Amino acid sequence: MDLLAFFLLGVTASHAFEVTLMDSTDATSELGWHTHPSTGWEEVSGYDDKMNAIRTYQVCNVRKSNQNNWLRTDFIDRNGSIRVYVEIKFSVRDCSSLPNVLGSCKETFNLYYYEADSSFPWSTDTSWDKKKDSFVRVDTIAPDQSFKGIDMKGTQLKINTEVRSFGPLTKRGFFLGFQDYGSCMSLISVRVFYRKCLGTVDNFATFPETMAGAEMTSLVVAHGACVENAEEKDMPIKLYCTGDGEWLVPIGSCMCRAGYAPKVGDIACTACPEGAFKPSPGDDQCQPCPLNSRTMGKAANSCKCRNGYYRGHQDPLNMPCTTPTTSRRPTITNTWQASPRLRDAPHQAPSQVPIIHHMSSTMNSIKLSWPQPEQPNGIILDYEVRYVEKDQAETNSSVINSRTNTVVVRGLKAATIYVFKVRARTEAGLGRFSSGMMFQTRTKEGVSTLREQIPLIAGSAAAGVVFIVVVAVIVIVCSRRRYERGDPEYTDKLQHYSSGHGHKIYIDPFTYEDPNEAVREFAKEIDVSGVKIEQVIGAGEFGEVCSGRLKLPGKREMSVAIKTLKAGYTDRQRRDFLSEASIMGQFDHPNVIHLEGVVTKSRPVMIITEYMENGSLDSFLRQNDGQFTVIQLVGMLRGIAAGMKYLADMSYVHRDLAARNILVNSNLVCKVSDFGLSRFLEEDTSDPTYTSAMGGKIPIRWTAPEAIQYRKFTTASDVWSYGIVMWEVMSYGERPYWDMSNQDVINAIEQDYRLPAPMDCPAALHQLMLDSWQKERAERPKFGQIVNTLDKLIRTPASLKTVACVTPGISQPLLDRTLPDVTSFATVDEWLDAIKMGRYKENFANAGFSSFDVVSRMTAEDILRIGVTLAGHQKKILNSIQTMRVQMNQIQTVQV
Ligand code: ACK
Repeated sequence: MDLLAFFLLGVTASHAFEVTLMDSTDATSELGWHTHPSTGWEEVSGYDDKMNAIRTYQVCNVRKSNQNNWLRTDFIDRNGSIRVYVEIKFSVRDCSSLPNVLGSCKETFNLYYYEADSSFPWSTDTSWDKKKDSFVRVDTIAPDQSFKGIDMKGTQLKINTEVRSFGPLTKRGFFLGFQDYGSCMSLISVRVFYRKCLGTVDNFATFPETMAGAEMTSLVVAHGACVENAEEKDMPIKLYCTGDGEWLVPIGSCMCRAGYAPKVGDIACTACPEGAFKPSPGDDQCQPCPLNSRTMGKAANSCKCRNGYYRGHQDPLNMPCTTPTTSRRPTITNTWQASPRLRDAPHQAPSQVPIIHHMSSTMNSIKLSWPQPEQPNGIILDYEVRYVEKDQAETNSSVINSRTNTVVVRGLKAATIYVFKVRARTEAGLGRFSSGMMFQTRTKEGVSTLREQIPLIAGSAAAGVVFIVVVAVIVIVCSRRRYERGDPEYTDKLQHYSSGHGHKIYIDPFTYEDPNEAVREFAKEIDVSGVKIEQVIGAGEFGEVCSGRLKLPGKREMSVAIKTLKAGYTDRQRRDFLSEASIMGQFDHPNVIHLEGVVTKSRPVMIITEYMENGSLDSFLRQNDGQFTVIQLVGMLRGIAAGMKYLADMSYVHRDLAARNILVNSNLVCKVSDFGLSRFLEEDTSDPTYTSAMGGKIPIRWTAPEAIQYRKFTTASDVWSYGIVMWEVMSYGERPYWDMSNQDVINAIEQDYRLPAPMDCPAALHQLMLDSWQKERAERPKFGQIVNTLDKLIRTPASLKTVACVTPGISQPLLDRTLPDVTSFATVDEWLDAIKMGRYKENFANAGFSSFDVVSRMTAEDILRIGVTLAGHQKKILNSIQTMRVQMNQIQTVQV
């Protein structure tokens, strides 16, 4: 699998693991922790909720004022961990249930830690007094539930469990401190642990056990070593360990060498058996030797012709060997010599087959066609078509070859969805597979399902006369629109390809007389008994959004997101809510959110989609500021562009493309979502992002000028919004046009001002943004071109090295507010907040970097030394300091 495929299909191994450093419940005798003063905390024997004997600490000086009681654990060795977690079980007495207590009675306590290289600093009581002020406070901890005492039925103890974490830790270990200032509480148990990612094998590489990083949001890189008989593909392979101790994002891949084939699970490479061969490194399986050839043993990368049989000098290795009289094909050498131009790039395999088109289906066959690759780099000898039933492992796939760019795949099961991939082969070898595309065989001969294709829909017995007319009109309008656009995307590159048949076009659910009909056509009804709601994850326009599990008959249980329609809805709200499902249900692409189905026969009405672990792209990027490589960011953008290309090809105009409407899964795959229309309606006044304008609401900052001015929403206006999404991604979720008002944004755009390149943004990407923001919409690139440009950049990472500084092209850059003006801040803390590095305030202050003068002289080593360990953050702070220096010099120059 190559890098691009990773962004589409990346594999995640999840191996979170906790290592306990200290557990007070393990103590068989006294814990003997240090208390101060001696009238405060007291060690007592007790029982936990399972009636196991344990050692606990109690304090209850609620009738005395000015309490400051400290309890300190023994030294805890951090064992190399950088961030540790403390799980505390405790009970607190409700102050109101205690008779005659002073107003100072508390129901909270403080958790602290103190880093040290040994237990030595605590040998005397005096040192305790001195040191306790140097404890670092982790948090003030309040119980979820306090207890009111003991009633007639027995104990009413309410045990609370709280977990806190802290880091980065730099010394050998630490002590924990518990400060009571007037509560009546019992510390039942304390467990200290850290998290790590366990050693794993993924993508034919082994990864060592890796400690989680210093921050919850840290990603710690682990470099993989290719397993036996595998080699690196394109770039070294690495995997990220999250702050929670889970492996996250595999980047790069190893692949099995020639003569070795992948074993299921991508964990090992096994030798091709005798009589089979694999000619080149990659994910392919071994193939049987062609006719009249054999291997000399296992692990063969080619088969030798048997005596008396021959293969042309440049014939591919999967060609049968023939006797000279039975040879059927002209040798390729002739063709090769006939075309001197091709000699220039003899070793480059053809580029990817861009798309597969569905021509027709019967009950047991599917006819497909595809355009030839953008860069064939030679004469295409044939195409390899690989297909497998949806939900089956790739290892079960079948292969057929075709000399032309059409094929009829026969012997398929009826009413079954298959995933197809195609790649071209030239003398230089096999090209990259197209992305997998799904097509379905027919249910009954002569009758097709609605989801198959429009010409067949019109013939559907289920569709009424009105529907036939509506669809026919849509087909005519859409095909005329395509014709007028003059968009013969493939016509000049075709061999035997003809467009027009089987091209799926989006149907607006509101063109149905009864929109419920559209829901029935495009969304599967799910039985509510298979749906388990687990927790609320956000608020949608019509009700809560939850995460949960879905179990469909005959399928494995899966994680899903569930949008609900709140009680008391009107007919119109129900229709608008479900329209999103009727739209989403027409799409099927790895970069478009997938609809599982709807629940309409019970309450609440629900829309169920695949679950995207990392939520919306804008907040995900803000939480992981500076944490990704440029290639990862471009991979995300590539995914979004591919999703948009698919939607544009279906003639669907999104109108609200923005990072907030992109969802991200655990493999960093981005998917276009939010197909609801309601937020554009005038009545909904809740969200300030959508500004009222004549005829509906518009997200001004993301919208092309012609769409704001005269409602001209087209794929080209989606491209403008895509440029804004690029800017959001490259600036890690910054608000487009910062704090400028909507009117100022409209005016600036009208005067040809455009957003400047975000910090560290490659010039090639900013150029693509500027291209997408061309005033003349016909001059903006098409999504297909954007995908190709991004693919090229990913394949040649050197092209991303040039960072944008001067803005080229037609537009003028807006004043760059990425790095704020230092003169507008009174303190270093304020400046750190402005560059979104506020979390390091204490690090700066503790190390004495508290004035702009000293901060402006900081070096990269200083930044690391004060505890900024994340590379992205180091870079951000260093860049901001450089800007600070320039700004301070300018001030001095002016003063001179
Ligand atoms: O940023 P978030 O966590 O991601 O908060 C919003 C919230 O629901 C309201 O839209 C989250 N959300 C929406 N759809 C999904 C989904 N399919 N998977 C995971 N989270 C989702 C979104």
